[in-house]
Amino acid sequence: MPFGFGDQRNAEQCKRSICVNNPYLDSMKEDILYHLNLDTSSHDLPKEFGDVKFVCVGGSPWRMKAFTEYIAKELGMADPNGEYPNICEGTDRYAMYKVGPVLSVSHGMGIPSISIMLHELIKLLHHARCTDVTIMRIGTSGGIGLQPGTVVVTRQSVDSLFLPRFEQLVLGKTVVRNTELDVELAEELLQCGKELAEFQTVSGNTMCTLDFYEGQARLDGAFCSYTEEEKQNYLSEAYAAGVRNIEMESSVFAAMCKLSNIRAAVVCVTLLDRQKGDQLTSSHDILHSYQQRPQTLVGYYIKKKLDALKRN
Ligand code: R2B
Ligand code: URA
Repeated sequence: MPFGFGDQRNAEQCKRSICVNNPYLDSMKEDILYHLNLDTSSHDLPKEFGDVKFVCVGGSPWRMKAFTEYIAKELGMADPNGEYPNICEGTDRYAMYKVGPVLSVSHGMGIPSISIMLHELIKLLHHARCTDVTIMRIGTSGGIGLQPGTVVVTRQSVDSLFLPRFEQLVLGKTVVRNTELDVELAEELLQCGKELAEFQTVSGNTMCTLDFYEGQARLDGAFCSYTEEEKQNYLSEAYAAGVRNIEMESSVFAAMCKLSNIRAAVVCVTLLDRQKGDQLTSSHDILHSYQQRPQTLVGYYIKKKLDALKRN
């Protein structure tokens, strides 16, 4: 039976399930997940997706396919022909891949893009009656005061004033949402970083901005109305507020996962130290190897969890 967020009678069930909070959903004859090219009438969503336990999301479709190939090998589930069909084939908005209990979905760049994908993904997991789902964003970011290539596990996603909140406009009014992430999951990921010991993994606040240039205090956009000194002061204030990296999706990701009761984490590698520059000057190969680090960490975590489940 479908149930809504905050429904006390189903509080226990809601703890393990995907909570949607929309009274209109139940009365819809069909739900078309337009940007995923999926729907409830031509797909048996519980059959196709009911076993999903881990969802990994990241900006680029290419990276999410690479993650699928990687996790398939790690879990001993590699396709003999190396074929991983894109479940969202037919749309070029997002790409989705599935290997056993692991779903991998791309979300594009920025809050509006990930927000559309998450609405449809959350409904997909709800329609599929998934339980005990963990979702992790694996991505790239600009670091503050960190060696490039460091992986940051987000403690809190903060806005440009360094506050842990996400402002959603609803009917012309601002609704402030909490951006808390799962503390235990973040700890477990940090522990995995220690066990892997292949690269630096740290905990820190992540600043989520509306754009890559002015919103992140870059001096190299098409427009710049501040000085280098003002930029440096802002980044120092961010550092003092616990910010260790900057990206563009974590706040709405944290807010929407919290509303739907999904355990969530954000794991991003830093591609550069923003106190030292703005442009991505490292070679393609170096940047590519950095981008694999969040995948490696999250892959290790998933394998560890699934191995523990098998033993119990
Ligand atoms: C990190 O990298 C992208 C911008 O280059 C953006 O999606 C983000 O959060
Ligand atoms: N992604 C961002 O949003 N900012 C950076 O500086 C690098 C990657």
